[in-house]
Amino acid sequence: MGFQYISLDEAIERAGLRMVVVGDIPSPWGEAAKGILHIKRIGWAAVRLSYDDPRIKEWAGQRSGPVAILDREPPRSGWADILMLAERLAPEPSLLPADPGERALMFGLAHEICGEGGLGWSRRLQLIDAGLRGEGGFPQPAAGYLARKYGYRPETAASADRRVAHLLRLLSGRLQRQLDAGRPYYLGDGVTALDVYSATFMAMFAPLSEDVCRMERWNRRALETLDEATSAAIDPILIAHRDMMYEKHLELPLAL
Ligand SMILES: N[C@@H](CCC(=O)N[C@@H](CS)C(=O)NCC(=O)O)C(=O)O
Repeated sequence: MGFQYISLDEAIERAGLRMVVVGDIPSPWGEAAKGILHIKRIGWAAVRLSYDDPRIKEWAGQRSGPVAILDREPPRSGWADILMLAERLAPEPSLLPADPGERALMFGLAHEICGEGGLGWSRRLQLIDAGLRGEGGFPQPAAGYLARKYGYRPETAASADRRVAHLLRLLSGRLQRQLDAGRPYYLGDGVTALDVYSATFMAMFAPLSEDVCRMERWNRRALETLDEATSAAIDPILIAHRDMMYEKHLELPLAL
C-alpha cells in the first residue's frame, strides 16, 4: 500500500489521514507507523517534517515525527495512540493479540521498544553520546540538537548502554522461545504490532541495505555505530526476523 508525499498546505486543507514523517533517515517510530498502515491497507498522505516552517508545529502540535492527523481530530504522536487509531480505522487484520493476557504483554514489550527509556530512546542516547565524543553516532550539530531535545546527560550514557543490551536480549530471548516452538512471530501464531516495532527498530542497529533504504552517508554511518557490548547483544535472529517481516508484511523499498 503506497502513499504519497504532499505539501504542508495541502495536508492542512485536506481531510482524511495525514501523517508527518521524518525524512532522509529510517526513523523507527515513523517506519513502524507506516508499516502498520500498510498491513492494514489504510490510505494516507505523508508530509515531511520540516524545520523551517512554523506552521507544522501549530498544525501537528509538535516538531517531531510521526504525528498522525485524522480529519479535524487532535494530532496523535504516541506510538500506542497511532496503533489504536489504525485499529479503529481498519480492525482487520488486527495487529493486537486476541488473548487479553498476550495483548497486555504486547503493550508492555512494545513500550520497552518504543516508549520513553525504551530501546529506541536508549539507542538514541547512545548515538548522541558517540556523536558528542566524536566517535561515530550522530554528526555533532544533530547530536547537540537531539541531546537537548531528548534529555541526554553524559552521566546517563552508561545506563543507556546497559538498557540497550538488556532490551536486545529480552527480545531475542522471547523470539528464540517462539522459534523453538515453531513460531516465527513474537506472540502466538500471527503477526502483531510488536513484530513491526522490532523489525523497524533494528534500523537503529543494522539499517537495511542502500538498494532498499537510501540515505545520506553520514546517517548510515551514524546508525551503524556499534560498541562491542551492543554488537554482542544483537542476536542474528533479530535481524532474520526483521528480514522475514520486510519480505512478508512490510513494504520495500522504504520511501523516506
Ligand atoms: N512521539 C513518538 C516518538 C517520536 C520520536 O522520537 N521521533 C523522533 C524520531 S527520529 C523525531 O521526530 N526525531 C527528529 C526530531 O526530533 O527532530 C512516540 O512517543 O511514540
